[in-house]
Amino acid sequence: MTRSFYITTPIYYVNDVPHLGHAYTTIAADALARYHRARERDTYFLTGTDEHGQKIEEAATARGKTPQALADDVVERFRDTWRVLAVSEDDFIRTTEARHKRVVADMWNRLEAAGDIYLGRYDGWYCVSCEAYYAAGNLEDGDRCPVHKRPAAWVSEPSYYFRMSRYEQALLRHFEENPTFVQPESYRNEIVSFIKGGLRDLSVSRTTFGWGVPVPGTDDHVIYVWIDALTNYISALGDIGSEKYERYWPATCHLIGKDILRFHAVYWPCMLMSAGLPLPDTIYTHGWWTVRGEKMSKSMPATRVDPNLVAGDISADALRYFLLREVPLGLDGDFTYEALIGRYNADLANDLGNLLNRTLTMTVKFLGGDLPAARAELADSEPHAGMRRVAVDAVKEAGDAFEAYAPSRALEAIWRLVREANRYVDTAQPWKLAKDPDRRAELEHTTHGFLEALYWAARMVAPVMPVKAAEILAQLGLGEDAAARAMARWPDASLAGKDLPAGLTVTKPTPLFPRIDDARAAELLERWVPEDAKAEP
Ligand code: ME8
Repeated sequence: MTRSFYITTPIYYVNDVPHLGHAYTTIAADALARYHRARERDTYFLTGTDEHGQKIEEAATARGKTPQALADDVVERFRDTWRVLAVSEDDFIRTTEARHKRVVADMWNRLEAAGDIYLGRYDGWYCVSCEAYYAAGNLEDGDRCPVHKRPAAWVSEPSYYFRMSRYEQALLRHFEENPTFVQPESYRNEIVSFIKGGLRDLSVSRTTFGWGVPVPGTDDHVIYVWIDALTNYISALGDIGSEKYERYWPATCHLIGKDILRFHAVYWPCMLMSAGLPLPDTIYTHGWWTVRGEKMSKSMPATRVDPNLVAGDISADALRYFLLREVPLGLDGDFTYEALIGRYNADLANDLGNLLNRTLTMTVKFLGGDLPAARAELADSEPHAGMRRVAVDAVKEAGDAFEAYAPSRALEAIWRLVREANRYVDTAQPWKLAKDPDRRAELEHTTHGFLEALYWAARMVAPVMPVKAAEILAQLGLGEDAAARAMARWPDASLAGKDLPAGLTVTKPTPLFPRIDDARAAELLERWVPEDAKAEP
């Protein structure tokens, strides 16, 4: 039996409402989970929220709320956004849940039992926005955090330490023996040189605020929020050793942004080694989106992109497609609404939308909507054989790309099929075939060919565009159950020419991606760019 596929997103802090960056990671993880489900792997997809720590406590105080009340409000914003964006998580973990806190305490006890916890003092810098300790030499202008450019706080308090230094060599060995532990390779190299620089013991408890999981056996220490947060990947499965834990741990992939690589690729594996637990297969690090060349920031309204608003106007699937197609998963990208609309018109309205429209229209017009069968005697002649070759290649290439965490490459392969199908229609000219009763077999064979291409394209884009894929299948005449079954299986290339279900009847198409003309684009920009950003010079 192939091993299960367990994929996670970071758990997001509840001091901020979901934005484009959160949506990106979650959509990418969702597409990968959906793909692996279609390969009939035992898939588990986890997301959730990170609700403890000083940052959340301070954000709650600033809003005159308790941290729990803040978390309870904001968690709904995340859940709602994931519904809007068609995210199909199997579980949503909150770090304030009892099931989580229990496993965090267990993890702590395991580190302690391994002799890896000792009491000391932390006298040093701490950036609350990063929830991270900083050595003075790593700050800028004396006291500024290099990530947030805001002053770090000087902290001086008793603290428990985790003997991370003890795992330096074992961790380096793990990287050597598992070349794909951190991907892409540039991030792997970065983290390996960081480890080679030497691992120091890590301060893992705080005493100057209270919003966290208590250190077992103490009443004044709370566990460092990253120790708490990372444990979510296990606590969501249940207690260590539980049935779900045995079924899904170790995770196949922690998908994360590059901002939190060190926590995942150094702290987490050291913790797991200390606790005697297996390490995840892969930490896949994606790049960073800027908006119009600027870092996303709450204080810069022009960089606030609300995924709910965009999805509401042009469909969640269009946003999902753009984010996964525009930039390869490991690279940085710049988001502009103009690029989004440009790609929507070119790839979705023109290529895919047009293929659906013209092929269904012709099927209705020339064959009364009845889906014809392929003709064996024509299969090996051109342009039919060429169409089939491209389709077969696309199934393989798109599959390989999804396996390799490369959804943008998968979409490129699928688009080669979509574009070839449009070309096939142009070359085969069904409107001419329809005029000649002697060419009926050719007409039927061609129609079957482009409809099967559409059928496969729909099933292959389903991980990225689950709603539109279902709509395409419905317009192809598949009932709801049949469409769901088709989307639950990746196309089998060996069935080319005989995969399209027989006996379906298509009706006149409804446009899936209505073109955004200049007037509509102006209207959308007006809605999407926040009021306060418009006032900026
Ligand atoms: O770090 N581009 O939570 P967080 C791409 N709670 N991705 C982005 C992004 C951007 N501009 N901005 C944010 C935390 N992200 C911790 C995680 S996990 C055990 C604890 C995404 O709310 C990206 O995935 O700050 C990044 O890693 C994550 O949001 C950070 O979310």
